[in-house]
Amino acid sequence: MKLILAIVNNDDAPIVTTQLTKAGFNTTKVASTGGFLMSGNTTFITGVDDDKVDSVIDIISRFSKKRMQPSVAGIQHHTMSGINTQHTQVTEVLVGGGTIFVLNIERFEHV
Ligand code: 2BA
Repeated sequence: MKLILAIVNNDDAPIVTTQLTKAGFNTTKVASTGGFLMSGNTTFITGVDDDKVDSVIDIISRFSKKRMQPSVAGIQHHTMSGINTQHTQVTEVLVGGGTIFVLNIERFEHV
């Protein structure tokens, strides 16, 4: 048995949930926050038999889109006179589709 942790964009979370459920997979959604953009995303926790891992990854891949998202950085300027100024710079980063981890499960109990 494997545990699949999949981080997907919040905008794709509803369709990924629908499709996983439709295909018969039990999944749990956890609200999460990306460390870089510090914006919300969704982590799916899905436990499956080994032979079903590829089906889950396939569903997540098909319904998680890549997209550009703004990334805001604070830029500090140090002048010769010692006065520090700061301005923000907005760039864009490519996010997703999904970031997927597959872990071995030592033991599973559903009591
Ligand atoms: P964030 O950490 O908010 O990252 C959003 C996007 O920013 C990333 O997209 C990547 O394109 C960019 N990025 C992340 N760290 C960066 C850095 N140090 N310098 C420059 N650009 C950076 P994705 O790679 O598609 O990741 C989407 C989300 O998946 C991440 O949101 C994070 O929540 C999660 N994630 C990605 N890789 C991970 C990993 N190795 N471990 C745990 N979570 C991960």
